[in-house]
Amino acid sequence: MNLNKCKTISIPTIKDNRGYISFLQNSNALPFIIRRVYYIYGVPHGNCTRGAHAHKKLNQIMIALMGAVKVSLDDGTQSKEYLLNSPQTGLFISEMIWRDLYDFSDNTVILVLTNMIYKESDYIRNYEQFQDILKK
Ligand code: T46
Repeated sequence: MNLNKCKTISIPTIKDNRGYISFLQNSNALPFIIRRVYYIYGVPHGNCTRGAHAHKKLNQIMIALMGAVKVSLDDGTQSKEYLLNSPQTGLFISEMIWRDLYDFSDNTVILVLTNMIYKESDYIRNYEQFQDILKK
């Protein structure tokens, strides 16, 4: 199942008396070559949700640089909830995973690294269609 491909990644971090530095680079430690970076911020406090879609081919790593967010991942058979609340932890999400982001804390900043440039045709924004594609 695709959910088994998803996992948290511990991001290499150096701490000294000036604070922390964490880094990711294209190497064997990353499951893909980074082709796009985007970030989500300014999410209004309250019942604001994002995501509610899957991707046909896109893989990504999501990191909460500030604040916290819950992420639910669903491969059509099983689902799992993650709490992202550390800039030292990334969540790798494979293709064909329905994701919902919710319970954003104040001033949350989410950094996302992906293996593809933006392509709307890669999105599946309807859950029934997601299930139909999985059955094929
Ligand atoms: C994901 C979650 C975690 C672009 O034009 N280029 C981009 O690179 C992105 C990411 C988005 N957009 C446009 C597409 C929409 O018109 O920005 C608008 C908002 O995007 P969306 O509704 O997809 O935002 P989220 O937060 O629901 O989803 C985003 C990513 O799209 C998605 O891949 O996994 O963050």
